[in-house]
Amino acid sequence: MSTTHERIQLGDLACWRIRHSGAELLVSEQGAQILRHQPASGEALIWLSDEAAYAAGKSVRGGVPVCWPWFGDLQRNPEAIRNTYTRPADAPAHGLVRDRDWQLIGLDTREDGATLSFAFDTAAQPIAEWPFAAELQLDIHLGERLALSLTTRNLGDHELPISQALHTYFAVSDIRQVRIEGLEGCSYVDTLQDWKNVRQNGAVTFSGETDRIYLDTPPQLTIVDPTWKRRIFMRSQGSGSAVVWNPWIDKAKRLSQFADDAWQGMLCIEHANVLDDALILAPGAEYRLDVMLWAQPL
Ligand code: TA6
Repeated sequence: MSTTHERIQLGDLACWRIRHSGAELLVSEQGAQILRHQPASGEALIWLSDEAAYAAGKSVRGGVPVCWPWFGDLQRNPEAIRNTYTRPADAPAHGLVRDRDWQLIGLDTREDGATLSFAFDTAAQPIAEWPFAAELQLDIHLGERLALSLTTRNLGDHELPISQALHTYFAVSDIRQVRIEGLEGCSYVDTLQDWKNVRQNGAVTFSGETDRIYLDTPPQLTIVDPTWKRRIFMRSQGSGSAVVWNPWIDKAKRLSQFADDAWQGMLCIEHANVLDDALILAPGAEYRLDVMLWAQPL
């Protein structure tokens, strides 16, 4: 089957649109952020806000933002990670690369699909407040499934402490109808209950704002969506933690690029290396986080 690719402009953002066997992928060079993934048939896999703004220096709401070299609030990270940034008082949420331009370093189209490779290299784009020599690479494969590989290389002479996440926004029919399977029995940090530890009983269902960091997570998770009669499968390697987030009604009203009712149709499941699963890369070491996503009818 044919694969096509083109570079297009969306507002301030240069983006790449890839088509393969009826599926379509849209990625911005800013943040190497997947904005849209439309399978060959059925509903979109990835959610993108109807109020998305394509502005330079601002992460687009939806898709798959890359959180690196820390996840979330820097102050909630392990001390070694907190100490990597020289201006902790104004550290941006979710790290330093989701709103910076990455370089397209590879575009490989074959019969089984297309692979886009983006890189962010502190040698080419130094960050004064984060004085480390590192390269981050995101490989995105569009084929039967959507496969992401996020690789960090420590190019410096010192240890490199990081936390990270692929902050994936999934499209769902109605958050009140779906459940997540695979997290049964896992412990999680409930960031809405003063970060206390809780144990997950049964499948994860939703009846209010949810913002949890699951630990010791398995390599396979599933979103079951009875209304759209599908399962979304997530298979990961190199991630032992996952963030589950839905803002629900009140927080939705406070979010940028987010319609008041948008909470109903989205669910974030973010494969991560955070908290006890955070990383310290030795000089010269590299670390890879892989996630594969696909949908199947129920
Ligand atoms: O991953 C969950 C979370 O940390 C939520 O607490 C919420 O802040 C979300 O990320 C979105 O963050 P953003 O900075 O993109 O608005």
